[in-house]
Amino acid sequence: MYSFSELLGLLVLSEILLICMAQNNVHYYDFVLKDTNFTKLCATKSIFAVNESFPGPVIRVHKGDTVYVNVYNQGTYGVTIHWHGIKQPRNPWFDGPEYITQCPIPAGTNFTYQVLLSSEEGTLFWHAHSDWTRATVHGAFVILPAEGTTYPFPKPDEEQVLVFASWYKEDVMTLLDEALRYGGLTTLSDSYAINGEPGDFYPCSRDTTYRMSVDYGKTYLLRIVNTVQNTEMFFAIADHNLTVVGWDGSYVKPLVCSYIMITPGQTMDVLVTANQSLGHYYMLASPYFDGQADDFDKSITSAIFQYNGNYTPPSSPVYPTNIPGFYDIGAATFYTSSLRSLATPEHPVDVPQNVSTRMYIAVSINMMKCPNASCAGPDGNRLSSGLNNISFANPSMDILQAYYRNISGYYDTNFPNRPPHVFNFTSEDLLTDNVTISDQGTRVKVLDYNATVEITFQGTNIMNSGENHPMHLHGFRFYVVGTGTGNFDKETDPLTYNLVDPPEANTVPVPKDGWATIRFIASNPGVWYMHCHFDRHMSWGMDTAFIVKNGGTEDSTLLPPPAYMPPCESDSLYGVRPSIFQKKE
Ligand SMILES: *[C@@H]1O[C@H](CO)[C@@H](O)[C@H](O)[C@H]1NC(C)=O
Ligand SMILES: *[C@@H]1O[C@H](CO)[C@@H](O)[C@H](O)[C@H]1NC(C)=O
Ligand SMILES: *[C@@H]1O[C@H](CO)[C@@H](O)[C@H](O)[C@H]1NC(C)=O
Ligand SMILES: *[C@@H]1O[C@H](CO)[C@@H](O)[C@H](O)[C@H]1NC(C)=O
Ligand SMILES: *[C@@H]1O[C@H](CO)[C@@H](O)[C@H](O)[C@H]1NC(C)=O
Ligand SMILES: *[C@@H]1O[C@H](CO)[C@@H](O)[C@H](O)[C@H]1NC(C)=O
Ligand SMILES: *[C@@H]1O[C@H](CO)[C@@H](O)[C@H](O)[C@H]1NC(C)=O
Ligand SMILES: *[C@@H]1O[C@H](CO)[C@@H](O)[C@H](O)[C@H]1NC(C)=O
Ligand SMILES: *[C@@H]1O[C@H](CO)[C@@H](O)[C@H](O)[C@H]1NC(C)=O
Ligand SMILES: *[C@@H]1O[C@H](CO)[C@@H](O)[C@H](O)[C@H]1NC(C)=O
Ligand SMILES: *[C@@H]1O[C@H](CO)[C@@H](O)[C@H](O)[C@H]1NC(C)=O
Ligand SMILES: *[C@@H]1O[C@H](CO)[C@@H](O)[C@H](O)[C@H]1NC(C)=O
Ligand SMILES: [Cu+2]
Repeated sequence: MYSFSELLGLLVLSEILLICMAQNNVHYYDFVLKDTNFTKLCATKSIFAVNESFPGPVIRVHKGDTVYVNVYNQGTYGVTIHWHGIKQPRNPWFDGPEYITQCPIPAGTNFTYQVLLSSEEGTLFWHAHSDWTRATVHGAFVILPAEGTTYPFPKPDEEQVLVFASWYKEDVMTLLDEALRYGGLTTLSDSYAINGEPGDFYPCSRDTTYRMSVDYGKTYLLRIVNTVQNTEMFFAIADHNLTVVGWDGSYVKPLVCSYIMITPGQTMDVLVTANQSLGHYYMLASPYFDGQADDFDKSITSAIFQYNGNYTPPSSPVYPTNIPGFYDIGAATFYTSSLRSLATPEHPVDVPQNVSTRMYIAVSINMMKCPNASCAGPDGNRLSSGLNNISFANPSMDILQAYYRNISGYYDTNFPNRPPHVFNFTSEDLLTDNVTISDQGTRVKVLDYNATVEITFQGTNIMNSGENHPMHLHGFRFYVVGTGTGNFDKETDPLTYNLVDPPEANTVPVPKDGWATIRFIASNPGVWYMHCHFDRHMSWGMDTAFIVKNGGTEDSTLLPPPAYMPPCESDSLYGVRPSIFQKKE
């Protein structure tokens, strides 16, 4: 038994501890990556996963905190982890994309990431950033309001993380290896999943469908992450409206809707009030696809929004009537174009009004020739993709290291500011070699510190393969100042820009046969990757990087590199064999 004074002492001590922790704001996590068996869709398979969990552990911190994550790779090939949507001011060393800011962490070794949070608040996620390991190595990154502040909406009673992912019966690295070796289309997933579970509409899955128990009258904050490999998703809950309050780690003006559309790489914070008749309601994540090729996994993943209380459960949950169909471009466009920054004194915007560096980037699916037309793509060619006709090839040493140490030969600085040829990008007859065949290279764009950058992404219909591309930028949050259909008109389209309260994001959907314009200030020195968040397009070359120069003051200069970085001697894919897309030195 404790005496009264001992108890008091314990209480005081624990209060002091609490206060210290609150002021410290430094968190330590350990991630152990290894192959782990999971049984889904009637079959058992081994996946690469963090701490034997799919999705992986949630990181939960407050705005402005610092997080150290010691990643111990107990797998069989190299891997890296990226802190998606976290700007990492002056700290690209720990951003994660392989061959851009680091080489893979070799199997059997560890590496500790330092994650510096700044203005991010809301929901983001972490994921592997080497080959296609993101498929199974990912988890939510929850950033609560800073201590002493609160949400810009009534505090929700509870919260729930919902992670959307893909599930493949085969090993994803084998699928990637085959796709790149033969140059043809990539294999589609066998299901989608919500919090690791495919749900009621797949074989052998009913018993494990994810169930979210709710109390009548409570309001829930859904922290939604889309880390599906290659498909955008619609999401809805039967009979319940959704109020969207956050996108990509910043707040938006509350938007009431009956569904949302979310691309791979996006995160959404959504409020839902459990105020309907006690019962079971389906939550659905259903694919959205707008391309002509029609090659996507046409299945629907489900979870159940289930009221607590005394009632006879229905034989089947209520099915949403409000979920848009797979091909509903109108529903996707309407949703995306309705989002606005919160733009209040507590959560202000700072939209660049003038532009110093303007880029027009054509985003396309392409091909490359193969010896004797021996590849599995159209006409014996290899499928590729590119930005301004350059299909990006990974160097064998990360660009950040080559840049920092001034080692030449790993990249060029001539990424073009505009497409080499201007033509009708949305036309249906872009089928000749002079348009379909892309160039290849490791070309980056150099930006001066504090440049105000505007990028207009132009969707193209080369090879009749126009589709929505979720373009993601590391190191920054940008404003989405405009989107539209057809070829961008540089005289009239800028007149439609929203320079007052555009949403801030890290991933922007570039509409099929349309365009999207973003603006940001290059106030983060380092090397920052930009890529389509469909992994197959990224692997085919729809990516590039920015080098943002130092600004000349201490505050605008790269932090020094850590004492240890993983060595650049082997490719992440099965040891030392370089991938086909890797530049030969
Ligand atoms: C992961 O597993 C390791 C080893 O079992 C453990 O020490 C660590 O706390 C776990 N991390 C998380 C985030 O659960
Ligand atoms: C994983 O599953 C495979 C196939 O079912 C089995 O051979 C293997 O022993 C399992 N491994 C572990 C660690 O359970
Ligand atoms: C690897 O992990 C061990 C134990 O967790 C730790 O002592 C060591 O500092 C780590 N090394 C690196 C490079 O992170
Ligand atoms: C959802 O919102 C719409 C439009 O505001 C409204 O008409 C409808 O009644 C709402 N439905 C529910 C279930 O609250
Ligand atoms: C349920 O809650 C939503 C969001 O607060 C509200 O708009 C709606 O009117 C409520 N419906 C009922 C039936 O109370
Ligand atoms: C933008 O440019 C205009 C015209 O050159 C100038 O008057 C204005 O001050 C600039 N605004 C900012 C924020 O730099
Ligand atoms: C291409 O075909 C020619 C004629 O059949 C053959 O001589 C040559 O070796 C082939 N080249 C390759 C790279 O397969
Ligand atoms: C980097 O290398 C180039 C070419 O070798 C040289 O001209 C330049 O001075 C070097 N810069 C620094 C900062 O070392
Ligand atoms: C571009 O092609 C599209 C699709 O064929 C067509 O509708 C449009 O009119 C063309 N635009 C121009 C400027 O020719
Ligand atoms: C892309 O580059 C290739 C190789 O230089 C060239 O043949 C092709 O015409 C270019 N295509 C476009 C659309 O600029
Ligand atoms: C490609 O060739 C066609 C016909 O040979 C020509 O009309 C078109 O302008 C060329 N396109 C480019 C981008 O060079
Ligand atoms: C960058 O711009 C900010 C805002 O205008 C300014 O305060 C800062 O001094 C600039 N930094 C450098 C290094 O130019
Ligand atoms: Cu894409």
